[in-house]
Amino acid sequence: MTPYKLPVIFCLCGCLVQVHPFVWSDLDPVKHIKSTGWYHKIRNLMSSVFCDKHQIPKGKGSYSVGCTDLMFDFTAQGSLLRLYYPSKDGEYHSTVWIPNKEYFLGLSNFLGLHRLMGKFIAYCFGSVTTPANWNAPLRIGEKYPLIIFSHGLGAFRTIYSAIGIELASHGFIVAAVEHRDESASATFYYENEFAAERDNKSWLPYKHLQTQSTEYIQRHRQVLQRAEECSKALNLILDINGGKTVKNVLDSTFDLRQLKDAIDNKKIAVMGHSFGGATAIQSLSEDKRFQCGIALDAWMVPLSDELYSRVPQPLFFINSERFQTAENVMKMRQFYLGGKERKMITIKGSVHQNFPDFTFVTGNILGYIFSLKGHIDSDVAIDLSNKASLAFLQKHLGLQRNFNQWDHLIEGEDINLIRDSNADSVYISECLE
Ligand code: 8U6
Repeated sequence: MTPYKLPVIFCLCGCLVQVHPFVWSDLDPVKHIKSTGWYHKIRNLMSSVFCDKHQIPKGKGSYSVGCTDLMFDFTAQGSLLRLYYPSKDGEYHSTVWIPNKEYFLGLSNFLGLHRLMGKFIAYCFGSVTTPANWNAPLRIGEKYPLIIFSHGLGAFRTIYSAIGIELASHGFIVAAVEHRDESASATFYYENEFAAERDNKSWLPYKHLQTQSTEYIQRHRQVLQRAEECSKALNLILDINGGKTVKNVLDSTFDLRQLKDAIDNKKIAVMGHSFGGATAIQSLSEDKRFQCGIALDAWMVPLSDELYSRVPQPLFFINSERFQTAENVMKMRQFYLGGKERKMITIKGSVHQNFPDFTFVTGNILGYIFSLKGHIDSDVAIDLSNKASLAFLQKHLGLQRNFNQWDHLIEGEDINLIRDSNADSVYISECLE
């Protein structure tokens, strides 16, 4: 994972033109051309390159989707999660995608960019909304299966909404946890109850690796904490489902009592992207309430060798074409030993960051520079991943739905899919030469 040097220069050039002119009144390098049509042409070009307005896709299932944030308790040892759920139909506010500026500043810190870039990213994306009804009432009359979702390195709970919304629109409750293991770009908690009442947040920043040589030690410690946080989030949700009174630390109009008896507590899965994919696998081994798992472009470094024999539940690897290496895929293959239920597919022309939402909100140029987009259309890629996930979940949670229409995707049967992986076959043929 290399630093983004070229893109930084590129983006700073963009900033010079984007930042409000009165701030730069005497320094603005394009001041002399402002009076000409060129200024507006350049500004429009920059705007389409850097701030192109695209949208996070709507759920394609038959249920309307609601969204709320839940924190309990207020400490860093509690849970913070974003919940996507089937909601009653009606007119509600849409959901602010990234709700605090600290997440943008955290992203720039994670990416090794200047703080000014964080402000710039916030300027571009701070008002983006995602198509879920904020705090809408839960749709009643059915018990829903539950998915705990774990985010990637430097990510946080809100940037996998295309996945959360799609699954909720098909009748799942999805809880996207925010990890407090210093792997999130930013996250927060409250120092004490007084701070919680005043909404005086304590921010926990991303912690960079001290040295590459201790990578495994740090990441393994983090994956253990992450798996514990997934189980803790599950405990909290099942408590609420069981009728326990929980007071959301975040000021919210969503009444948690609606969730009483709303969840089918025999149908629970765990899912995650990248570091979150590893977290999902670790969680399966530690918490047998998770009946199956889906690892989206899992990054296997954090996992120990002992884990290979300790995951009896079905496991589905959905990989991008660009990110996977022979070494990483070999580690995935170790989980196949013992004849357990394993599936693997690769999405052609996709990149690692095809799973989080930034791939939808950036234009092609910024998308390519930062590898936020692959050669495959981002909507097509997430559609394949979501449909294959739904088919797999139906099979292994025992759902009575029509997701089996996508069973062929689990086998890699689609023009945009590769069965298994192409990363290790290259490696194997190199070994044979
Ligand atoms: C570039 C992850 C951006 C951006 C993410 C790049 C990333 C970004 C927002 C942060 C973390 N999508 N986790 C320009 N790389 C906004 C403007 O937000 C995904 C996204 C997304 S991850 C990942 C892990 C490591 C790295 C990149 C992504 O697991 O997909 C390095 C250098 O470590």
